[in-house]
Amino acid sequence: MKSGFVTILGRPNVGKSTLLNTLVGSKVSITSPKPQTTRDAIQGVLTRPEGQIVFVDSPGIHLAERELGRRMQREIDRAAQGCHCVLVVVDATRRPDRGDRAAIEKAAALGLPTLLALNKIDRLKDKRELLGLIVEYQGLHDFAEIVPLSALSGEQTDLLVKLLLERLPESPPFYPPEFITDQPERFLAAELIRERILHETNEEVPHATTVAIERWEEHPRLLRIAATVYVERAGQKAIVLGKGGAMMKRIATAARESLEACFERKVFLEIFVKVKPKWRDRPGFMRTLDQRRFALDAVTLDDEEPDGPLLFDDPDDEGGEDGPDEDVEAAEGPSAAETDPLR
Ligand SMILES: Nc1nc2c(ncn2[C@@H]2O[C@H](COP(=O)(O)OP(=O)(O)OP(=O)(O)O)[C@@H](O)[C@H]2O)c(=O)[nH]1
Ligand SMILES: [Mg+2]
Repeated sequence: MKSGFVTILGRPNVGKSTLLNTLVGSKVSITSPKPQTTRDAIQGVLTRPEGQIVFVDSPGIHLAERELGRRMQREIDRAAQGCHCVLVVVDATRRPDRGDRAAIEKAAALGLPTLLALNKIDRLKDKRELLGLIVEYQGLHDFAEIVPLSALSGEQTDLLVKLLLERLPESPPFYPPEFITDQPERFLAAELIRERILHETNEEVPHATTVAIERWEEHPRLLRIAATVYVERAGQKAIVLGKGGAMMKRIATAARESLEACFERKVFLEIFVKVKPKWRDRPGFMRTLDQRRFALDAVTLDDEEPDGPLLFDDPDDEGGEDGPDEDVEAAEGPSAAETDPLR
């Protein structure tokens, strides 16, 4: 049996996470049309009778200007540690740019077999356009294989799996067959909420947003989650809330649906929005955020702004004007009287 680790590298927005999800057959990494969606190294595991591939998704390679960006670049290195094979993903509808070249250089420096995925071929009007592109990429690196494919439609992704398995060592599987990701449920939940914000907002808001899970309560028929969305400025908070809370309501509804699909249970979701100035430059804050996402025990995140009691508000209550930070900005869930075990 063949088994091994394959790290996925590429510039932002080429479809690395979409490809990971398609390969694994399950949503393990969030995706969006905005660049720099992925911020952490994320494993997705594909197990077949002939072998197991542990794919490691990574943040898109970009010039890091802030502490968050530098942290993301460190995650790329973490993703590459101990891997057997590299998969560089590029966008087949565009000529190689500096970001693609940087990804290829990074792959070359690892000195491992490197495959190239020319993604998004579903967007090509004429597949003959691929020929020139393949020649151009062949000139940049001695790739073990070049595979045109579509992460979105799944076209040619089976061929990629076959070619990758051929290059992995003979080894028993690293994980049991039912294991699909190394991400704790809380992290996945925070990511699914962040994904909805990425889809609903524009410009600097997606980049200035992070999500922390405040409370996680498992009940027999219900999962109760309270999350805080952090942005950097009051104006961004106003955008995330929207007029009369309309935007937050939309985000919370969509996030709850994603969470219910992921955890296969009814979810009662509350979201708070807080301003944390310049959090992307604060290593301490980001560390605490990590601890909170990964630790089972709650950690106090905000020393200077202690959390007030959680208010289990009526989902339809807009609450009038934009209240203090402790207020629930949106509560989303099945009819509370029916399913809320705490009532
Ligand atoms: N048409 C088409 N779109 C795709 C394909 N793969 C990905 N996309 C789209 O490309 C955008 C970026 O996809 P992601 O998977 O988030 O890209 P990424 O490389 O992980 O991006 P970062 O995490 O920011 O580095 C999304 O809007 C996807 O739907 C594809 O095969 N065809
Ligand atoms: Mg990604």
